[in-house]
Amino acid sequence: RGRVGSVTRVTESTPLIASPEPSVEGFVREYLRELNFTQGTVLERASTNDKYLALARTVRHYLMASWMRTTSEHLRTQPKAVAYLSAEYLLGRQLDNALIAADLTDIASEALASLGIDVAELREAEVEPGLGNGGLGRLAACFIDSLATMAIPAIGYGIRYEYGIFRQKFEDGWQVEKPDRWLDNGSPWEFAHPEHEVTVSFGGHVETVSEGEGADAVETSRWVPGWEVLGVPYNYMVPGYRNGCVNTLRLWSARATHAFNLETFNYGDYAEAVRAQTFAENISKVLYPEDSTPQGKELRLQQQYFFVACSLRDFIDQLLPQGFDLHRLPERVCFQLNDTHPVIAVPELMRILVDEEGFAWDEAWEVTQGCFAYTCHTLLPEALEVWPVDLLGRLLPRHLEIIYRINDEFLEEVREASGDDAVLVRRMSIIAEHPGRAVRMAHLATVAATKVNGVAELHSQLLRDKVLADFARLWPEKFTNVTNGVTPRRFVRMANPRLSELITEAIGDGWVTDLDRLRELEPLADDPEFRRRFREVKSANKERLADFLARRDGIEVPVDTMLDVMVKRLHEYKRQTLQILHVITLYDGIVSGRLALEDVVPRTVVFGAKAAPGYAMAKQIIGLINHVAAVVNNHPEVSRVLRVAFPANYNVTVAETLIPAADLSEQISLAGKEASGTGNMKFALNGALTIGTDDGANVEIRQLVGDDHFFLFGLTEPEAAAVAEAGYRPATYYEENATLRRALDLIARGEFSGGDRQTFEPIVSNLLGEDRFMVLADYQSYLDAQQRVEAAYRDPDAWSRSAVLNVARSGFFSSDRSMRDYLDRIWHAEPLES
Ligand code: 475
Repeated sequence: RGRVGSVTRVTESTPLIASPEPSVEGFVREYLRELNFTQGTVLERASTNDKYLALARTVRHYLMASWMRTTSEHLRTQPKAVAYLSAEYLLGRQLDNALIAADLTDIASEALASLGIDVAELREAEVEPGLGNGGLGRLAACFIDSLATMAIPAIGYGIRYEYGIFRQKFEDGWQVEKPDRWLDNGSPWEFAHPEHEVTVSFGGHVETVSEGEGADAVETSRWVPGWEVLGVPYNYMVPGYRNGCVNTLRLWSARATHAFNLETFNYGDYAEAVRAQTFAENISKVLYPEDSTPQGKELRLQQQYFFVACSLRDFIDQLLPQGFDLHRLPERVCFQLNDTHPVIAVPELMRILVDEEGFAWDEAWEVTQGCFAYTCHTLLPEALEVWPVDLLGRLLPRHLEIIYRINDEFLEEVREASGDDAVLVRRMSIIAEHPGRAVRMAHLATVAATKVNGVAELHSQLLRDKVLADFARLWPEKFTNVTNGVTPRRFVRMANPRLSELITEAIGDGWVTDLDRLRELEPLADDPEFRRRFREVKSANKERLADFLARRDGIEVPVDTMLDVMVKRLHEYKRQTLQILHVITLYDGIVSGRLALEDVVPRTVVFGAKAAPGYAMAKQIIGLINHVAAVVNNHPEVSRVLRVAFPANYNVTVAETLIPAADLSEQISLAGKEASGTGNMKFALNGALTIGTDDGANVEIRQLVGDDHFFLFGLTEPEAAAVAEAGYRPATYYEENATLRRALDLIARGEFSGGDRQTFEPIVSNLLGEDRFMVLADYQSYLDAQQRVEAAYRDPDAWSRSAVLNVARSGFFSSDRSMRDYLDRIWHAEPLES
């Protein structure tokens, strides 16, 4: 195994330049140096972007020594490491997080103030790297933060998409997508390392070669690829919270090979060859925006193999000592598969071991099985990735062959264990036969992994009982749960400085890295003074939100109403429709005179959601929300007690201002459909009360905060399953519930579409005809829960008591705890000594 490029590794003996002085003067000096020498400008002429870039690089300098030291220690001590493989990292802005991690917030703002610069203004200049779709991508970002804060030797591997998740705009209330050109203004947080490029092969064919003579002859396979691309690594710092540990996130960018071999392509066809080059560079061009319903696009499979092949090669070549005996790989790494997107890593490691390292098949399989663990993030059948065999065989012929052999041996095991149960064999096969032959990536992952985990108790239970039940019967010990978590650094300490101060004043600042200590706040829930101060924080956060939305979107939100928030990807199973039906019902009540204004608790309903561009029903629902908003907000009476705000382009930055201001958190998916949810945790930690179903991690939130501080409604998972089994007929609810009928009729009659009955017809007929996620079945129960919300909100003291208890009892949802669970149950790695 040759090393790529001639690179000297940092070793213990490499002298490290000293960090800049952590003082205001030191910071000013370093900052001006950056502005002059790197940005090439002077203060008087510097643009906001110049100033931002110089600030980002200055902060980076303070973290550099820790980064180099962490890397050196890792290389020197060769501990077991976690390699997190994820096609998405939804990082959010970096500046503030880095400042907080390095404990430089005050120094930086003082230093810049002395130069007449407002740090707050520079913060706004950062375009967040939106390299993920939603929950799964944000989870990966939280996890690498926690791993660094816990000083676990870890590396995140992923893709440096040139375009992240699309920028959402509304035109007449309908979603339009614009490219997210996040790199345009420069990318001060990344370090390109073209000298560490990795070559990745695709296509071609497999040759069978015979080695040896006569009876000793063995047939081996040799992959003759058709084309290649290069992967260039870009490194990002992942700073732990004030602990001197800075881990690495390594994202791969695709580039065409240098000495382009024209013969590989259509011989002599120059134009065709160049076209193919562009094609190669397309691989890391854009993030696929489908959340939960991936499409079987060839380019997507190319992306998956591309980053995984780069990452495995990189780990073996760069992080292990030269000549390391790969038989011992499981002692040194756990590759954590973030859903099925990186599962092609399994046949890739087999290929490396068998074809390149000369391992016998069984030896290679033992090593491979020891190196991988798989996290599943869904329960929806349409979200389980499946790759048509002809597509996979065309792109990765040797990998397909390897998958077939893995499957043959696996099915042999199933036959033996089941007494030749042919139906079971067909059900469990890695290869599906219908509608066409295809590779079931979740099955491949489950067969290969040491451990398979779901992301909340209920989800893991349903994986064992339903989605992967056959596998759980065969290998019960393989299955485990790790309930998701969120990083308290970004989502409390950074996003909610006022609450953070209040907490720290009460219990000290240990909670930031030990979130269970929030428990110490419990007695303060009964302290009227503390509750008053808590309310002050909420209301200041509402002011901050109002400012933010006024500036960003020109949206005016009142600051003295209940803030009712539903933010997440738009999907039918999440049931944004249910909440808009509640809004319509309130509107209808007031307009029809059945509901007096005085009887309504004034509320502002905020939505944030992107729909996958090809998901027509989701886009319809976005249109409906915006059209209802327009009618409600412009109605002279209704708008006195009810407002709807739908800021476009919901992202991590918006979440950070919105969540700390929220009173009510909407977590209203149909039970059994939301694997976990992580927004739900962020709201609870910021003192919002949840209205929610018994789904995903809501179940655990409710258990911890207590029934009195959570508004539960709706069918349970077993109930929903029973209703579906018996034959669900949504029209019955329409016929029997007059309030529901009035709300649906308003939509159908064109109340929100200028009298046009066609506009939202698809939504209405879907709800009345199929209603796959039982919106109508849960409608009344939801309405009743909203009534309980109103009653509770009328008593501010009782409400804030519940809110404080939500904060105090949600420490469990720190991603630090998730990491401990992964370490104990799956990874068995340990912190680096510092
Ligand atoms: C779950 N994304 C949440 C969260 O565990 C859960 C799928 C296909 C292609 C691209 N992205 C996806 C997801 O499946 C996803 O985000 N799943 C979510 O993972 C973290 O909290 O319940 O829906």
